[in-house]
Amino acid sequence: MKTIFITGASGGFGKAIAKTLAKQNVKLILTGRNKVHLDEVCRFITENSSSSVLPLVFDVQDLNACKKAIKSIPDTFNDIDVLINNAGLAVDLKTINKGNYEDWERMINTNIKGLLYMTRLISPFMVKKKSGHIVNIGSISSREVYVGGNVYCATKHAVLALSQGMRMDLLPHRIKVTHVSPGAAETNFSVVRFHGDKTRAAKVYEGFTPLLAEDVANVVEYVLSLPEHVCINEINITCTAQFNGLINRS
Ligand code: NDP
Ligand code: 8X3
Repeated sequence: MKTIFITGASGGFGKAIAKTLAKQNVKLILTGRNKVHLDEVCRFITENSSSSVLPLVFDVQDLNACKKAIKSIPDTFNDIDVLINNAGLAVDLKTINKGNYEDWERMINTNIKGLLYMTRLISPFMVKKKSGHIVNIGSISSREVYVGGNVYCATKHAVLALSQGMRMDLLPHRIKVTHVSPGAAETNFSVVRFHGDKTRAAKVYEGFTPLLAEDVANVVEYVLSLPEHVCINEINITCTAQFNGLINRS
């Protein structure tokens, strides 16, 4: 039975990935900061599948909290086969001259440092057993930039560089690394970006049909389903109305 560790599983992509993979009778370690939301996901999985779930509530920005969480994993869950580095966020859409220092810190600390902490803590187990798969959720913003996207896009460019570096570093240990780049998807992402302003967030997805979290989850499921000798290094997924930065709004 595979053990799969997913960061940011209390909502959005992480929650959809957890629910999709739960159908395969696996062990899931699900993380997030919001205990209520995380417990809801765990309850759903326990009631609707034969997979077992371990919730871990912590902030990926906090190295000590990450270390403590990993240490707390019981023996029954500590043989981790897959790490899905998904937790992440964008804060605001301010041009660089007006950017807020705290917003920059949150994006850098979550999207880059959080991903690094989790990878550093979990990859040694994979190296030891000479197998494993790390899936990093990047973005179309790993290659594109847009007005006001400055620091968020920089963090996702960093996720792409780190994915490529990890792939090389871990290749001798038979560990796969996959960088998944979704385009616009209607999750809680824009609500978080706009500090809870749901009206402004909804406008982002007006005039076209965006991706659903489940679309991304299906792609992750596919990437994980391939035989041991096959590795998807990068995969881009957008809704049909989007190509790179261009969205066709009707
Ligand atoms: P959501 O806001 O719906 O979900 C984000 C998840 O990340 C939540 O579970 C949240 O949990 C968790 N998270 C955020 N900050 C932290 C933190 N400091 N510590 C631990 N967990 C954290 O957004 P998405 O599902 O859309 O985003 C998931 C990933 O996908 C992100 O990396 C995002 O950049 C990326 N992405 C999103 C796209 C989109 O259009 N939606 C497109 C391309 C990439 P909690 O609040 O409980 O901590
Ligand atoms: C999130 C989607 O459009 O802000 O990565 O790049 S977008």
